[in-house]
Amino acid sequence: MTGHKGGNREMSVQEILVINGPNLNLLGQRQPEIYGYDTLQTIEEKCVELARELNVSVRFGQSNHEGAIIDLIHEARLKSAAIIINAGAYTHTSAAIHDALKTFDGYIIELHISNPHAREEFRHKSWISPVADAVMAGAGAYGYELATRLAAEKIKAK
Ligand code: CA2
Repeated sequence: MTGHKGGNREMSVQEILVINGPNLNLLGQRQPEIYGYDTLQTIEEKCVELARELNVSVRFGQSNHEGAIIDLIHEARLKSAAIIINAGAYTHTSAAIHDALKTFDGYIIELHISNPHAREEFRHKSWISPVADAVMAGAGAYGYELATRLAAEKIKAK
């Protein structure tokens, strides 16, 4: 029985989709001085647990391919209330991901583990920021939990 207590309205838990772009599958294996020791798997586990406490659901997707990231965004148009996106280096190059995010009606958080503004010049330009509701950078892997909290608040307030 999944119906709302005292009524027949279905109460569905709202979904946050966390999209990770190229090379982020290598988290915890290389360059820990920049990206830390957490793997994407442990980050996902922490966010899933947090989402359960906050009564939302969180789903992770990762791809090294631009088109597959766009497919994930299109899927989110139908299924998700918020997107948290770390587009990796596509952040600095992808007009196509920018255009796809523009078609999404829910809340969008751009996320970076490091602070791209404190790094090389080519990381200072973001194609995601102009279409994001919030931008989070430099908090390390903990940023994923912070972003999950923010997304949960925003989608519950709607
Ligand atoms: O700080 C971030 O989260 C970035 O989005 C990470 C991207 C980088 O291109 C952005 O400028 C900032 C790179 C992700 C590479 O991930 C790795 C993970 C482990 C080992 C090597 C790379």
